[in-house]
Amino acid sequence: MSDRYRLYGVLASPYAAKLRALFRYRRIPFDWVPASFDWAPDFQLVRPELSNVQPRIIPIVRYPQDQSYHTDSTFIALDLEQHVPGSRSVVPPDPGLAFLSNLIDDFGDEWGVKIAFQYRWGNEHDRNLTNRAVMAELLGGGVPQATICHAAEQFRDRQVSRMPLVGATPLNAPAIEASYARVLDALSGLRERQAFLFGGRPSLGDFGLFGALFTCRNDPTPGEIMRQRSPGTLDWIYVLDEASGVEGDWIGEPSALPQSVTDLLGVVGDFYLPFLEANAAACGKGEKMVELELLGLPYRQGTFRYQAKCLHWLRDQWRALDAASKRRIAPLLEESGCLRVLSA
Ligand SMILES: N[C@@H](CCC(=O)N[C@@H](CS)C(=O)NCC(=O)O)C(=O)O
Repeated sequence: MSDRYRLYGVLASPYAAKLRALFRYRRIPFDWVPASFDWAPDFQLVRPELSNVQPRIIPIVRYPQDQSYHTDSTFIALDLEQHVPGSRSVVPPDPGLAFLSNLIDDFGDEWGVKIAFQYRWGNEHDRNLTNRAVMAELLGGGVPQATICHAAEQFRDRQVSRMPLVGATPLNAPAIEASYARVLDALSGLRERQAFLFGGRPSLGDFGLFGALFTCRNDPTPGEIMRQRSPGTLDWIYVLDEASGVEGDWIGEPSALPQSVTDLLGVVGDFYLPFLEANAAACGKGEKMVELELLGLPYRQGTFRYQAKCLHWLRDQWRALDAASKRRIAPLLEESGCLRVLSA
């Protein structure tokens, strides 16, 4: 029996890249194992040990203590806080900062993936590069290029057909792309002030945002936009991907937050929370579609039950926060347009 964690995924997955960076920062020994499910019908890609794991999403982590399998990057990250306690926690000790870190993590996971998906599968150039990389990683060595290309075409067609599920459609592209520009602008000056969002050490919020931005950095179109628009974001990604040597301190309290966090919360308040609110309301009415305007730009997608739960979790966390912490971060949440949805 192995005493190491096993992290199953592909590097093109934002969530797998997020967890890989987190394991590295936390200096937790792990093995990286390429894995997927039925993503290319002519190929047997499912590892036997994962065939019964539910839900069928990656990343999956096998825990060494009982060889059990787990999904959902945020829950795994929080489990690791318990299993591997110590000085390299990714949860800021100030409860208000910890709340903001969770909010940014959730935004990265749920909205960031729309940005990554839109650029990766939305145009011919990008969609014909990443699909190859994914299949080359999964099929392993000793496989002819023609075989990789065949699997890659099947995977590409599958992903393109799933774009509307994520909300990555031509109608939504202007809103999604505007949010990407805003995230890049928010992060541009971060490292001139401090290394990470909440100080000299990375938080769960950094890792959650990192996942989607790491994959954007690696894909041609969003990578080029990032290089042109925001060299500071590139610097942050480079360091966070392999941060096992990083030693640093948290900022003491919310009043010391850098402008980047305020600006990021502005993106959360302008795009993500209004979407979550409209999605939860539409789910509550049993509707199939959610439709709204984000800064005057149209947004429409199928309702998403998991994201209705995200809003409940965020509101629960807000409610559970002690009064003094709430008082310290409320002005920031108010100014960024987040407070109304969180406290509803
Ligand atoms: N909330 C999950 C999301 C994981 C997820 O959606 N993973 C994608 C790959 S990036 C997946 O496996 N999707 C299932 C599919 O494409 O069939 C997490 O944070 O780990």
